[in-house]
Amino acid sequence: MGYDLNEKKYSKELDLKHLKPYGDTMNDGKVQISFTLPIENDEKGEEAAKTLARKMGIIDPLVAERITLDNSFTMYVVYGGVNHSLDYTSITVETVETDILNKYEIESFIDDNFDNNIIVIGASTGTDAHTVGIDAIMNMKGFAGHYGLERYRNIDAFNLGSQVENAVLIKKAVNLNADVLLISQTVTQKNVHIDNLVNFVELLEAEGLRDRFIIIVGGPRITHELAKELGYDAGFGPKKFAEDVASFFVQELAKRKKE
Ligand code: B12
Repeated sequence: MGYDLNEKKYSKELDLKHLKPYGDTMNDGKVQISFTLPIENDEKGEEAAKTLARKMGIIDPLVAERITLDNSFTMYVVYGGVNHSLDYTSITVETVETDILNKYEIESFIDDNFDNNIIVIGASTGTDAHTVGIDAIMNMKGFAGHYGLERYRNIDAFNLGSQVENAVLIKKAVNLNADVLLISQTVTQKNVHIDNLVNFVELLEAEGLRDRFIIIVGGPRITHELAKELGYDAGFGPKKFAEDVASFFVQELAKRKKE
């Protein structure tokens, strides 16, 4: 049975065909959202936040927090319930399908399958100035307890930093005889990343270099599905680390070597 806030009776059983948010009871539909309104922090503003929440379908909204950002901007945290549910069993996502190996397994895999070190070049490209994402994947110290590619014994990793032009990255990749190119894109406003990512593939194709490299893109709003659509071999989003991407490219390189 679904959740009906008005009747206050609903099944407490998990139903994946009618999945609902969980607050403190199964199927209670409780959610918490936050947003900012360009108004001052007072009671009228609180009512405005509740009205907006109701329009969003939030039942019985409670403003749990209202925080002054400056004289004319206020951030609200609103708690309430929703009647909506979704069929979780019908959801499909396209993800990178390779075995995830750890750093030491990846190093052994390279020893077993290749005569030389794997050469990887990474950069945050176009106008994008964000370096933390690509550093997380490449830097020696890594990120969140996961060592970066520079630390891998048989990977030669070159991190070119940010705002690297596509043509410059391609030139460097040819000069260093790279196997894998890693591109990071953080700014997605006005789809600036799409134009830049498409331009990169077009440049490679124009120079007859597309098949020479494995090309991978990552960033907070990148999915594998989007990457494939744009002509990349793989895409990685948040909560991905050096071993995720290295697992993919070593196995993909080995597969291509056999073909
Ligand atoms: C730090 C920061 C900056 C710093 C960057 C410093 C630096 N050296 O990197 C500075 C101050 C320079 C900056 C500038 C700007 N920023 Co900024 N910035 C951030 C912030 C706070 C954190 C980003 C970050 O470091 N995340 C941590 C890393 C580890 O996470 P990540 O990038 O997602 O990386 C992980 C994965 O995505 C993945 N990954 C990432 N890249 C790759 C690549 C590969 C190959 C793989 C496999 C995986 C992978 O692995 C990583 C680890 O899991 C975010 C807000 C936020 N809290 O996220 C805004 C944010 C990204 N910035 C934003 C904006 C708008 C800007 C500016 C345009 C602001 C302005 N108007 O000037 C400028 C951009 C200038 C430019 N030309 O690029 C927006 C982007 C909105 C959008 N969707 O487009 C955000 C989301 C803030 C916001 N809410 O508005 N920013």
